[in-house]
Amino acid sequence: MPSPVTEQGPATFELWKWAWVAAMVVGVLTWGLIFYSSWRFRRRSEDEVPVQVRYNLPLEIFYTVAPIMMVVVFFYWTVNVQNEMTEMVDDPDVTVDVVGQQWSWTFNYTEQGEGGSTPYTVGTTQIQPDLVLPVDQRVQFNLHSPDVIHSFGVPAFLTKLDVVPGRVNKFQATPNEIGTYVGKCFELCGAYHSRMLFNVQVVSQADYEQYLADLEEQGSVADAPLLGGSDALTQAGLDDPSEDEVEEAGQAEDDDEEGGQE
Ligand SMILES: [Cu+2]
Repeated sequence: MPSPVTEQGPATFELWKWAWVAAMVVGVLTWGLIFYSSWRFRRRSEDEVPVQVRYNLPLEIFYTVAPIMMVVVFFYWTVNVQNEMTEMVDDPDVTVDVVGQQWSWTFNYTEQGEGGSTPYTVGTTQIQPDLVLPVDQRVQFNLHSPDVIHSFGVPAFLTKLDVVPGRVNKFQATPNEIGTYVGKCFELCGAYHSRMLFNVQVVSQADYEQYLADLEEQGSVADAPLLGGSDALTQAGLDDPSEDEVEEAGQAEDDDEEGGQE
């Protein structure tokens, strides 16, 4: 388990840890009872048959009630942690509109630039984009997809969320440790799914502002978030629908070409 680098992360970590402890306690108890009873009630001689028992009401009630109690406890703590991980405040410090497209990411720093502009960065299958976030600021991620279902996740945040076309999933996290972390798509989304990698850089507020200024200087700035669509169709490996007929005619040729791109 990666060590959590957000304020919310430890909740997931604690749930995971105590779930294992609980499972281990139940496991040891169960194994213990199995080994004890198979030893204690074993057959002792050739002509002796151990007492044959059927139906034990107290035992049957116990093994019905005990698992129900376990599920109730797991459920209670899961809901608690889920509420914490999905909690949304109305005024997050930073909003990033994330676009997962086949097969990379676009990060829009919505209204974070000078005069409320939106600096952005776009990755490709060849170039992994950076997601730069200011430390100790609550960040809201709005997740968009113009094509298929992706999943946006940063292991060090101990959370991820599906990116679904036609709806905007949202979550908030507060990174609290400066550093570089890896992120990727967690939902098999097509041929180059494995290239949907990105780096998360958690930096100081000053470095964050500098980064946005640099993006603006490079001309990577828009009035509103770029939510993908037309860009997604230009990604290497995606078929242009207008080429369908050509492709059918020259299937073998196309296969060669795809092999070459690998
Ligand atoms: Cu994906």
